[in-house]
Amino acid sequence: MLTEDLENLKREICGEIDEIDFSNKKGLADIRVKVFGKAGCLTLLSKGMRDLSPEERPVVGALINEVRNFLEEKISSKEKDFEKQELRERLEKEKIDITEPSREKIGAAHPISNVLDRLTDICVSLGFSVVEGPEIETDYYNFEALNTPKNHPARDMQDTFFINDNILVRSQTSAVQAREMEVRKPPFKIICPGKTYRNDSDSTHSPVFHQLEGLVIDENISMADLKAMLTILMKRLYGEDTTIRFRPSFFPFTEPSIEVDVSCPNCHGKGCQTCKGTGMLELLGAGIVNPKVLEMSGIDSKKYRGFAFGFGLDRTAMILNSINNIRYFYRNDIRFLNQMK
Ligand code: FA5
Repeated sequence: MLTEDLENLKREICGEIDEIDFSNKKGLADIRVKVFGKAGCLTLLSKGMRDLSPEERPVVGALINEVRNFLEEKISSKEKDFEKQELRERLEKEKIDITEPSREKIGAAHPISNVLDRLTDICVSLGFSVVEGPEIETDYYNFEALNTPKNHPARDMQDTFFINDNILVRSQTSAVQAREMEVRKPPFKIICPGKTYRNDSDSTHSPVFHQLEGLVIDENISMADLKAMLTILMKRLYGEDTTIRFRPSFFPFTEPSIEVDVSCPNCHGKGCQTCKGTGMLELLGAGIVNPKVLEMSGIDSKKYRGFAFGFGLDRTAMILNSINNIRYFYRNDIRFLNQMK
């Protein structure tokens, strides 16, 4: 009798499983409970074993196991089919059409980053190594080690933001120059790009701006080397027909010192608000490293000489892109930045 019940159960459940389709996942779970649950039909039939004779028990026991394994496999296989079907449907729904044109706006490097990259590439191609230094600096490296002691009038040109009497945000990347001279053995050629800060604000001056310092230390360096290097840099950056002006200037850390100007992109040398009527825009300071600075950094000034230059990257970007107000760079106006791509 039990054998017959088992055969019937197997047939009946098989039919039910076959009939269930994907839309009725819960139905399959219900069948599992109906067969294998605590009060499931297979469980109840197994309990009927108690009433069998010792001869019948192994035969019926084997049949119960066979039916259990068969149904377990059939239900599991259907569950797996359902899982596969579910995954297929999900992938179908989440499919991304890669042929559809993107609605995202494509960004671009900031004009100052562009200038920095271009200038760095040019300098690296000329044999310079790139070095960075801290933006929060000590008074010593920003001023004193550059031959600008406390109360030196040249400090007025670089009024910056002091955190306390000794710590400030650097007003010039020359501070990195001072640090590197202490640790490097000549000859060497380095550039030091980075952010700089001053108490300045008008159409060509920003409180936060960017400089790129260059330093070459070797034997027999002269002003001719500096002028040649700057001419190469300017012409590679602005083109062969660029007008460049070298002017005598003063920096405590260079002797002699020069300032280098290029023609104003806004008025092409006629004089306008951007260039404050002069027709030229000051781009960088430079000079032959003062022997006192070499000595302070532990470099033998009898054997070695050096030249240094400090580019204003914002000004360079202004000139390259014909921009008449430095503040545009810091306004994050997407309409402006789009024109700079
Ligand atoms: C210096 O900062 C020197 N350290 C440069 C130098 C290096 C001289 C090595 C000799 C040897 P100066 O203060 O002139 O120099 O600044 C250099 C350039 O930074 C300027 O020509 C200008 O292009 C830029 N600059 C200066 N102040 C500002 C500012 N507030 N906003 C934007 N650019 C500025």
